[in-house]
Amino acid sequence: MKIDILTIFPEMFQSVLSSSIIGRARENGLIDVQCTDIRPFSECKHKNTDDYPFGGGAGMVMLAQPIHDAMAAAMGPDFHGKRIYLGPRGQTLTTGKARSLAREEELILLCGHYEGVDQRALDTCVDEEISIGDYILTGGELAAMVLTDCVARFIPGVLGSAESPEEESFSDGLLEYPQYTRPRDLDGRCVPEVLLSGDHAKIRAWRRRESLAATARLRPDLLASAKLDDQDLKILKELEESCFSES
Ligand code: 4H7
Repeated sequence: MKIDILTIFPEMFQSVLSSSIIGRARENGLIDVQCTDIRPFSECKHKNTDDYPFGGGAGMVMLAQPIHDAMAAAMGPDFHGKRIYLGPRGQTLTTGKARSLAREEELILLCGHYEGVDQRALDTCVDEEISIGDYILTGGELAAMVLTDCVARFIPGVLGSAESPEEESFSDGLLEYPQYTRPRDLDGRCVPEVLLSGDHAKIRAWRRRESLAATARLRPDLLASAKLDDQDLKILKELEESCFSES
């Protein structure tokens, strides 16, 4: 998969895209992430990328011309993929959306700054607007990093062979169970005995119960769309009853 990020702040991406799992995936050639600096495409005398809004008001609006030309350069002669604008008016990013975007050959992410982008550039240069959540950022760059990270996890080989994006939080609609590592006893706070038992069926059952309990307690709204079997429903009922008996 190729991801091209159009931005006036390419330097913001360097450490994020070179570190950890995304850095490793790029080194291994699993994803090709590039930034295209919009500024050199500006035909203004001083390479401006923004101007005052028609109709007045505070702040600046990003010029259509540099974005249009940067987009054309990023697309090349035969672009196959999605051009995404990161902004608060978009559909909210979900696991399902990330999974489907990971199947695209190429993504171009447009990062708006200031008061946003001239609507005419959006009309001609963007296929879809996506938001990373109901809050406001100073620019689309952090949102583009979040989307890149979230999509990259679904590209085969990006996570280590032992990890699967489908075994984690939200893929079956539940929160994750708690994790422990050494030492077994941390100043009297001990790792749950079952995890030391070596009984893998018992460990699996304990983890499922912890996932269900965490979801019921912290995000009960998720239970409505979670993948639950009869055993899960039985456990949830038990948890609910023990909860009532506590209070
Ligand atoms: C595009 C359009 C993404 C980008 C407008 C970006 C939140 C998100 C931005 C804006 C973003 C998200 C213009 C919105 C200036 C705020 C005061 C940059 N904010 N701006 N307004 N949730 N901000 O994904």
